[in-house]
Amino acid sequence: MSDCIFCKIANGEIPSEFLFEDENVVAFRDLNPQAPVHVLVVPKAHHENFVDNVPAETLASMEAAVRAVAEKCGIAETGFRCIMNTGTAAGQTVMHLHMHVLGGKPLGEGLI
Ligand code: DGP
Repeated sequence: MSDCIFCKIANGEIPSEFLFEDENVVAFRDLNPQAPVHVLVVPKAHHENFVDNVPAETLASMEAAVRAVAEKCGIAETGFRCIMNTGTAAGQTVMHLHMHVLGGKPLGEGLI
């Protein structure tokens, strides 16, 4: 999508530092971090959210990206939280599928 910020980041139109990249996804730091580690895992293809017919290969790449990011950022052992806001009522503001990976501080026991 031509006006989608995450499409532009994922296809290199907006230069960004990627912590992970393969043929299906990229991972980069959130602009407005909510924890010492706050990384977004984003498919290169435009899908509005997690339930928008995301191919199995893309989901597998997202899982590989989360593992790689957790290792790289030093949170693999301590633990981390993965969040995918889905729809406006859930607080999704960028309508291009992304998984938040949060860690580096105690996140508490609640869901949010
Ligand atoms: P959500 O509320 O789940 O849609 O989260 C969108 C996140 O995307 C939010 O934490 C801020 C982040 N974000 C928005 N625009 C940009 C951007 O241009 N660059 C980066 N790195 N992050 C962005």
